[in-house]
Amino acid sequence: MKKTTYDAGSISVLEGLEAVRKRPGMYIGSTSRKGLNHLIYEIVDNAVDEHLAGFCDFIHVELLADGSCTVTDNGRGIPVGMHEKGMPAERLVFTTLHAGGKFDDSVYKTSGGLHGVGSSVVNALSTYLEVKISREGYVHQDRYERGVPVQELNDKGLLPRIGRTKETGTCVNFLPDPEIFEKTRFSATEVKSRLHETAYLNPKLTILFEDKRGAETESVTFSEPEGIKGFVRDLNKKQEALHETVYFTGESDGITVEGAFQFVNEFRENVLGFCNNIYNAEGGTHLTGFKTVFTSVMNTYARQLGILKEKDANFTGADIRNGMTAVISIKHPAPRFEGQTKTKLDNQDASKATAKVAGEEIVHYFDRHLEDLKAVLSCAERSAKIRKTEEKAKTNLLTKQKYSFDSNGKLANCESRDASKCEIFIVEGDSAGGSAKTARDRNFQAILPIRGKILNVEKATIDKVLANAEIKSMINAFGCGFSEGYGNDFDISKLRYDKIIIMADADVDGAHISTLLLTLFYRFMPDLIYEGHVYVAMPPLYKAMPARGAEQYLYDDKALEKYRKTHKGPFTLQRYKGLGEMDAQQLWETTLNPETRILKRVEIEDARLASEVTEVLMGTEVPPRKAFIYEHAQDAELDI
Ligand code: TSJ
Repeated sequence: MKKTTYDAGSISVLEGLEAVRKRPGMYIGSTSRKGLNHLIYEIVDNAVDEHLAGFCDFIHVELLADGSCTVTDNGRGIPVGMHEKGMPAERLVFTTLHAGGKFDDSVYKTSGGLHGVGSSVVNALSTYLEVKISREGYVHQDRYERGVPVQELNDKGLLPRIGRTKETGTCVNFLPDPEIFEKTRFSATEVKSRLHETAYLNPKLTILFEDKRGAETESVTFSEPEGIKGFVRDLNKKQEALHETVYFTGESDGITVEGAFQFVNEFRENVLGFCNNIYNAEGGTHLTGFKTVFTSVMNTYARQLGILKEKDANFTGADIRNGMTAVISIKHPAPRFEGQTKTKLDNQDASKATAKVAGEEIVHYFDRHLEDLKAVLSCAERSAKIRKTEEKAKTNLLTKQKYSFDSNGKLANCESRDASKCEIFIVEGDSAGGSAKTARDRNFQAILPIRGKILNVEKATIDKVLANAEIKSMINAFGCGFSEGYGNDFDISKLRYDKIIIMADADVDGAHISTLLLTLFYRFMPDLIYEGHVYVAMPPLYKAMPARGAEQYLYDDKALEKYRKTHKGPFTLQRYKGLGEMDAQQLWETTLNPETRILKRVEIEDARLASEVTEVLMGTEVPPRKAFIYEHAQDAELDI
């Protein structure tokens, strides 16, 4: 056997892999399950590159019972010949760190130099990694442990052949290192979602996913011959589509542009961008180009059809995209990214190319599909109308505010101006409000009584909501304005209270008022909830007064039942019908005193549910501000 000579080059290789093990997060983002799943994508992306090069149409991904993963493709097989650096070419693939495409050696240059750079990272972070390459009539084998080659080479210094074959392809089996990863169980849901996305973006590729970890094997085949057109169709599958999905493609300035879009009867937009098959969570220039040209084309049509008159202002981009689902996928030879997570495409030429291709193709389509054009434009008309009403309501509110700051004067403010210590209680009913004003610690607790009458608003259109005196006094009191569908005038840094506490009776009416308030916050001030400032007070239902021992407040029927079981001896029970019934002392002890009260923090999901209830109760549409968040496979993290 020929002895391998470790020259300076191979020593630096080992140092490189050691660096990956020392700071894995730098290479795969994290060592949580997200990072773990990422290992699979790094390997699969190599096979996708082989597909893009035109030599592979099938990828098999298996999750195995021993915790390892096997990826197999039917490409040409990684080259196994002797590389000028004195080792089989395959070894370079698995041991060389290709920092940002620096790896431009001729043997392993991928089609677009797009991805396929992470195999050495996966190798370094795996207890073992085994490779079987079928090419030139033989199956060649290699093996690594924690990135270090352990397979003995033959007398020519090449990989041993372990069998004959007529096929070609690459097969990689690896076991993530538990020393590195906090979680070592791949998430089938996440992996499937990402593989499905890969299938949409590569319509001629078939991906077979198999989870063999359980008693029964789960097998799913992802094959999406309709590509991103199918992607858009499936994103919309639960909605009412206004027309057939439109697909277009073209090339400009060396950049390939593909797009698909469809409008649905919904009050939201959902536009996704991909560059070189990679999802751009923060969007970027390709989306800007598409959006700009779409807005301008549709405004031109609207004028031609007389939907916009000479005196009318153009539709805004947001008006036009309301209801739109779109996927834009471009192939760029040298993509650059910016933004917080480096997922925002930055190339200016991508904007130009996308606008050019999309502009021509959109006109080509709508010239021939007048019905679809009219459907889309009537969507825009409706959105513009809503926007104008909202704007008017907002100006009204703001101009009135200047002269009538908290005109109804019901707010009993606190003395402190240190927002981090202040609390505001929104109390239902004047009588409860009165007791609360007496009971509170006026140094840091403000009381805002509101009346149940907002519940009577039949169809709570936005202008009516904002004209409502109770709501106005709330917006005034909080001090940060409000946001709605089209703009964001909300400034949470101006919030005057750390805690906004809804204080309502523990009955049906109380539940209604809380629901309505949560809907209001969800719709106009969602950041209050996202940042954890909104709470619901939980006033007790009963007070148990035992003959011996201390009095105890009981917050629900369960607590009462428990008290009955555990408390020996006689006790009197006081039942509270409403907050208005409590005297100041009781109110302080049960609901106001931070030491003894019970508060429930409102999560965004609670508010979303509340808004759904309101919708049913009042027959109003309550679209949340961020109605549709595309959950990319890489973004979600599941704990199994
Ligand atoms: F299958 C897989 F996903 F596990 C996987 C496939 C993993 C890795 C790390 C690589 C591959 C892979 C690589 N599949 N196909 C290739 N192709 C090449 O490396 C290749 C083959 C031939 C030539 C040539 O010029 O003849 C060039 C290249 C880059």
